[in-house]
Amino acid sequence: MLLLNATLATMSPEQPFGLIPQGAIAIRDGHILWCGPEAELPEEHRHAEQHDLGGRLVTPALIDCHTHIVHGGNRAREFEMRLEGASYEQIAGAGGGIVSTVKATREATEDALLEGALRRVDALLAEGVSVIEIKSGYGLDLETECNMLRAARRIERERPVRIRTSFLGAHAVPADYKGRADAYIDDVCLPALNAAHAEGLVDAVDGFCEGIAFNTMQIGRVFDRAKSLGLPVKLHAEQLSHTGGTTLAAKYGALSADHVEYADISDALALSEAGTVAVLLPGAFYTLRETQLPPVQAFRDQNVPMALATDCNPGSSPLTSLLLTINMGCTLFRLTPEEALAGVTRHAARALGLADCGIIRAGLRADLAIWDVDHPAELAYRIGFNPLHLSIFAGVIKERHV
Ligand code: DI6
Ligand code: FE
Repeated sequence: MLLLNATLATMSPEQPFGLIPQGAIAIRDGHILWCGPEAELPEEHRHAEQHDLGGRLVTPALIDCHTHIVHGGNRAREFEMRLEGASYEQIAGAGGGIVSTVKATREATEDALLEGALRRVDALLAEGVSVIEIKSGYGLDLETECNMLRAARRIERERPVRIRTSFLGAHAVPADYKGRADAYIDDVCLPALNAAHAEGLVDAVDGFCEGIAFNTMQIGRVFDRAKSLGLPVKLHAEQLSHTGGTTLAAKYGALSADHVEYADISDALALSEAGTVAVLLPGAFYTLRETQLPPVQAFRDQNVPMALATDCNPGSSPLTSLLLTINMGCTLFRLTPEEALAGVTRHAARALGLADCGIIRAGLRADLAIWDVDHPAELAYRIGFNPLHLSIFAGVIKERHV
């Protein structure tokens, strides 16, 4: 297949947006064979099936590198409580919060978890998303943690999308282990990780390092197990307070440290030295009406790659739009549109340890999004508008929008 008459935002880092006006892309066997200015297109690629894109913008397909999109129930009642003045931590302390979603998730069958997730997955796919990271963490028992991950894996068979799973057994302390977090790690979390890994359900291991969840010692024990299983790690760190999760993540060479609103300059330095991506989640910042901004300038100064993701979850970020996430990243966190778009393409791929996507480049996967816009900054600027024209997944045109 040959795409012609397109503006390419390749997202390759050498120039702003990796922009190539009047570009072309040759695709074969699901991969990019060649891309560049149309005038330089080698003769041998001209004979493929041609698609004139009418000057439209092509970007790498988008990547949502942090979601909890598989879960039971919803927390609309807690949304009301927060509007009445209760805080996220107060609700969690009173047995609501993550633990209430755990109840709903345990009660759901694997099929029901899949069905519920597909509704939300479809919202992301309609915006040109090709990779979704999905965490467990609402089971907090061996059986339900595995059920969540099985449902996540099945999404790949139902839709044209790649799924990367993260085991998040250390997400919250379940009611029957209240005050006994260490025992929960030993009795449930580590055995569940072993079982899920043995079943091939785990691509990475995550944790929630926070006052209302687990401390750095407990997360360290989970990470040690991950390392012994050969699995990469990532961490919810410095979301509600500064507890040292970011430097812990860096110490373990984590793929990413996520949220990081309360991270400081020395955390930025640690991430930089470890090559760990900072994943910013403006949907949670917005929903919780957080006021502590992530240290974006420190990340810039230290060359820490910044990714952006929805954090799609029923409590702190009931968000299923990566385009809105980009807009929020700019408006709330003052990212430039270029940084924001890199955050859902190149840097999001890196946050998942994927080297075969996130940039339009010869040899990488032909996962592309084609937009009815003139310039890539328009993707960040509109609010609640979806200019996707069509998307290409593994070299195949997958949807057409009227
Ligand atoms: N931080 C979050 O923002 C989500 N998980 C986490 O560790 C919230 C999950 C929830 O409230 O259900
Ligand atoms: Fe999260």
